[in-house]
Amino acid sequence: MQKPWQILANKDPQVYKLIESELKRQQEGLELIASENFASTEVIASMGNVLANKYAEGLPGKRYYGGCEVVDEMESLAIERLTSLFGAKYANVQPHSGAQANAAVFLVLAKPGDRILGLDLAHGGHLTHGSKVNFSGLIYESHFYQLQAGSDLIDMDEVRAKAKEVRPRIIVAGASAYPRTIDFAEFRKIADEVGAYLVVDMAHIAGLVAAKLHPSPVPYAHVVTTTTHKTLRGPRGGVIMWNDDALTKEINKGVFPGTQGGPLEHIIAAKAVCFQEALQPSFREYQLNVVRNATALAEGLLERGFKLVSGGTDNHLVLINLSDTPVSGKQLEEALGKIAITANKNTVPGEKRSPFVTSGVRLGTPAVTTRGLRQPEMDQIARWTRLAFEHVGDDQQLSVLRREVEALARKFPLYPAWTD
Ligand code: DSN
Repeated sequence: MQKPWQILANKDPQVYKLIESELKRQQEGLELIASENFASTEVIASMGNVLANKYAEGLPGKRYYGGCEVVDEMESLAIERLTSLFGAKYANVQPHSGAQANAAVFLVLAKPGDRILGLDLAHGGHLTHGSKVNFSGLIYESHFYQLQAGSDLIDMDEVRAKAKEVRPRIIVAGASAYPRTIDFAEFRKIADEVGAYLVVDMAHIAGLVAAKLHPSPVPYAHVVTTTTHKTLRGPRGGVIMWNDDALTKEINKGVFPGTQGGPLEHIIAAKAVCFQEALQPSFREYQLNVVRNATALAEGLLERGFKLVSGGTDNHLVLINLSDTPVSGKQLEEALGKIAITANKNTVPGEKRSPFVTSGVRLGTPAVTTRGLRQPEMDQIARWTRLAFEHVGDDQQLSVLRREVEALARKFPLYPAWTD
């Protein structure tokens, strides 16, 4: 199958070579970044098309430009597929990213200076949930709940107590490094008790929710946001869903003209392809394997003496806690990089090192599962992680391990249709 970028080989060899190098990098190593995935060839091919030429500010049927009859159909199809996938009544598929989706929602649900309450970034939250360096902490007065000391679980009693103390306009549920199930029903009860909106950012677990392997926030949240490229395995982008028509006008205004200009209709086409893929029975099978693999990885790491935040996982990720070891998250991330395993350092509850050094490493299974790896390979990854930990700084030993990792990667070809 011709690569979508093949046309550049002669026309723009510099860009062609860089795209080829990235393909090679992805093929040669193992991708354990919990927020990344490998979109299908169909999703990738559908991102590069003539819809990219079209300005379409507004919504299907209500645009600020002529000639929108085709993109209207495309965007309506994406909305239809998305709402059917998650059982939501309404959706906006225009956000360029998860951060943009959150910005649009916050803009219309809260006024500058209003209080918002989210999970502390150091405890697995996200920058856009109130971090002081992000719009969400700069424009709004942000407050945080943390994980319970000892169990590392979200403590709903603490969330309730904080919500009663802070009286936020918005409570945000959702995380970027939380390995356990989130109780959205209880979050909604708390939001109702204090008169707050509940916004759920389900970006990390959207694929699991679609496959009914994690309780859905859609029946409980006033608004749900997600990215489309993590467990959902689509193009990079964001979407917003809600059930109450009273919010429709405002949320759509929050996206345009509130925070964005023209929508990326070519990416919306790829989102539609992704939602259709996620509606297939094979997608549920894929997500089951994502969770089984994460469980196997957690077991393999525990057997090899690692401590994990919350002691394990219910979802697609594990968070290694290196607090009481001499090796930092940064060092382990670098050592793993040297053996062709890509992961990211991450803060852990009670973090004592700086956010640039950290005491954690986050590992996720969505991408390696797409590639076809299963439980035996998860055990192998746990073994390599232990060896990388033991040989931090020993480049000679790490290069031996790299050859082993690359040999395994070759057994699970990635994008074989695009390999010369
Ligand atoms: N940066 C993403 C992650 O890695 O979790 C969240 O936006």
